[in-house]
Amino acid sequence: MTTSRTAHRICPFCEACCGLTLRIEDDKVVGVRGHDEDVFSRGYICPKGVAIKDLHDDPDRLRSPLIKRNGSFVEATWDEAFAEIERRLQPLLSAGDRDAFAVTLGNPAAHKIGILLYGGRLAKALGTRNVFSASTLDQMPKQLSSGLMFGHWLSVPLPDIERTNLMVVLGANPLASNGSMWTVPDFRGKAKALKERGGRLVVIDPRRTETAALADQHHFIRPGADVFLLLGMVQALFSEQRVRLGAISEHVAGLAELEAAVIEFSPESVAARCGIPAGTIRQLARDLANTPRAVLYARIGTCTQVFGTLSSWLVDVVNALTGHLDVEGGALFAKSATFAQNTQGKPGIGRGIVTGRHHARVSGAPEVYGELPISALSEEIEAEGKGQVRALFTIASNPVLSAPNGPRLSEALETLEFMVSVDIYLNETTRHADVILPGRSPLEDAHFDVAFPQLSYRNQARYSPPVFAPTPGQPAEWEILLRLAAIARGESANADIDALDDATFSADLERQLAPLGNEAIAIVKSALAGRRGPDRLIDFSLRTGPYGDLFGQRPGGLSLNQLERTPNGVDLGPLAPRIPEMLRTPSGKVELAPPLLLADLPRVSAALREPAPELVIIGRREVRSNNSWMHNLPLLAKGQGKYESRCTLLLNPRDAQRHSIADGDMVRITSATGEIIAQAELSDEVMPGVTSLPHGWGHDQPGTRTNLASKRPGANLNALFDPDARDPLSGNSVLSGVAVTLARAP
Ligand SMILES: Nc1nc2c(c(=O)[nH]1)N[C@H]1C(S)=C(S)[C@@H](COP(=O)(O)OP(=O)(O)OC[C@H]3O[C@@H](n4cnc5c(=O)[nH]c(N)nc54)[C@H](O)[C@@H]3O)O[C@H]1N2
Ligand SMILES: Nc1nc2c(c(=O)[nH]1)N[C@H]1C(S)=C(S)[C@@H](COP(=O)(O)OP(=O)(O)OC[C@H]3O[C@@H](n4cnc5c(=O)[nH]c(N)nc54)[C@H](O)[C@@H]3O)O[C@H]1N2
Ligand code: SF4
Ligand SMILES: [Mo]
Repeated sequence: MTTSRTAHRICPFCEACCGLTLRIEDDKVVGVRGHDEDVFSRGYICPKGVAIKDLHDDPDRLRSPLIKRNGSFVEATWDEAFAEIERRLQPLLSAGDRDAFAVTLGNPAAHKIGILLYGGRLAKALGTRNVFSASTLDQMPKQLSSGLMFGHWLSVPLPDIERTNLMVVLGANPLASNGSMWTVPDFRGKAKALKERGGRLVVIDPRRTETAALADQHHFIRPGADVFLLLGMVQALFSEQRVRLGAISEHVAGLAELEAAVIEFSPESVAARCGIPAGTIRQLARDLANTPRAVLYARIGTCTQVFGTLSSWLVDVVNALTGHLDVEGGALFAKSATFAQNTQGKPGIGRGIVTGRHHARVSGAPEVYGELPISALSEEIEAEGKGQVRALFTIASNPVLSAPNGPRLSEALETLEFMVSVDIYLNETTRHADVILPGRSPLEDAHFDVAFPQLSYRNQARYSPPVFAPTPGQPAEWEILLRLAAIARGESANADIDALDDATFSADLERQLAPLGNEAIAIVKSALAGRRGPDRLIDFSLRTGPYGDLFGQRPGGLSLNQLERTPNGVDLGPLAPRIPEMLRTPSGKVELAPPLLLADLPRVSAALREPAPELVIIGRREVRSNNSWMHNLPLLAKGQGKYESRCTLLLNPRDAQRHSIADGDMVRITSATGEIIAQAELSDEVMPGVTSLPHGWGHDQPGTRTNLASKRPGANLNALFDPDARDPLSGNSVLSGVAVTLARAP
């Protein structure tokens, strides 16, 4: 007889963090839908969430470790795999050059608590400065500007979409991406509600996106011109005397310095470079200033460019100057139940952030948030000398497709002495590994979001227990990482993981609670005695957090026990103003004019005088794709229409005509760095002079094991991009607005 049950599970695939309801018969998932009673996502789901079933069932998903022997992978037991790693790492560890090791952390790490909380321990055990992540392909500029303005890297202002009346979206496409640096399930529903209550949505993007289709107004902008647009708006706010700081006026510093710094950037002086008339730039500034509840939101389009940090800063500056920072209907800060630095320590003041505590060996790029730019990885492997990377750990990352110039990185990876990948697929990056250690299916792991409640449009706390018991003997990712860390410290590959975890937890606890005395430490230890691994860290963070039960001192407060009993999650209410309490800057003020950023403005003046390239390429995201790795799931692989794959080159008919390219033609795309071939799709949704190809494709490399993805490989956009093209402040790669030439391919 079949046994049926339902299980609830937070989706780990994007920042929206939707609740899913799974229908399970025996040990099979037979249906996936949105979890209607989830207090946060209220039943919303997208096709990727449904595909969690395909991922669980995917025959290509690795279920046991692989070791490369004589050039090909063979299945191995976990003991064999760790023994191999210990044996191969020994000589490198004995040589004593800690920077010979490197670690890359990829996007899924942000969605997997085991990696997020334990990945750092491996890096620490290795003792290397060579730590890289997808952050420098993504949001590092926003984290840096937020850190400089508000004192912590994750203190990012979030649009109060349910109460605003004007939302301006710059360089983001939440309808396809489901939101980013802003956890907001069902953006479409919320945008519709905004319009129904008489509000307006304005989109500024080089492509008339799915989000633009929903908007009242769409303006094309030349790629990479956001810094000019924003400076023009800020200048107009000052020169038209529209600056109103409102509620935060007593808590800001640097207003006069800011005004002086932007004086040369009138809308008229930047209009041509933006491709937006000066009158429109002034009107955008006026609309934001004159609408009582309004907000400007920007995302990856404004980050993956040479002025990423300046653009990210200016977005918050515009919100502040128009009186929309930290007020209802504007941009507010979340107050997370767990893991948030801006709820810990003394309220209203802090140490702020610093960058450049060390530098990349070859390029000299500064460390930012403990990381070096991932685009520097190839040269750190290639260039000889002390600190040359000789061994690499990739953790849920696929930089051969996701980072600039993958072909060069591929070659560099082949020269490593040793490489380990903690990954669930044999793909473009992991094929270079000597050992691959697969994580579990997400349905075999508990789920709790560490970062996203700090970015949520509404405060909430939710926990999902595992849906299925793991395959016996298959360790969780946190256990894999602890074991790797033990090996890196020279301890045995057979070290007792629980003892290691206990020891680290106790040491951290004793340090943190020292001021409260031994009795308090003993109470906490005994209260958490039944928990281990990430669960223990979650429980501790919940109970000592702003809504926590303080181990009995605040009855009714949050604990993991309580979340486990509440499968629909706990709603902690709409965001509320938090300035000055959430500030952690040394001055205790919102820093409107951080010196590091003002010092970068001459670079903008110089760039404004340079001619813009004739044709540039940008990326795009579509709903049924997720960076480089979900093209192997049947549900998502469908739907290329009349084209060979969904990885088409969008081209404005005017540009197509100029190059004698017809719809469906194969096109050779050439940049200063590389060359790829893709199929043309003509559409006036991209502005003239701009062409667009999605990233994360190029599954035609030999030696991978993603059978479905290989059938429609697409082309690797990042083969066109130069690893040296970066925002110098954040180390973020330039992945948009790069000059290309096109030619019809035979
Ligand atoms: N041109 C261009 N390039 C871009 C972007 C762009 O917009 N344009 N976007 C950038 C952005 S924002 C990001 S975040 C990066 C993403 O790039 P990466 O950080 O490289 O991440 P993904 O491409 O998502 O690849 C995820 C990897 O993790 C593995 N994986 C999936 N689930 C799990 C799991 O549960 N456990 C483990 N251990 N492994 C898992 C997959 O097999 C795959 O190898 O790409 C960046 N690259
Ligand atoms: N379906 C799906 N969802 C995803 C992902 C995915 O791959 N697929 N990836 C996830 C990840 S890792 C992230 S970081 C988020 C990103 O989430 P979003 O930031 O919303 O990502 P995009 O959809 O790439 O939107 C970026 C927009 O910027 C525009 N753009 C490009 N260059 C410029 C420019 O120079 N200036 C301006 N103003 N606009 C520009 C592009 O046309 C595009 O519409 O999405 C996440 N969600
Ligand atoms: S929007 Fe889709 S992929 Fe993102 S969390 Fe929700 S269901 Fe998952
Ligand atoms: Mo990302």
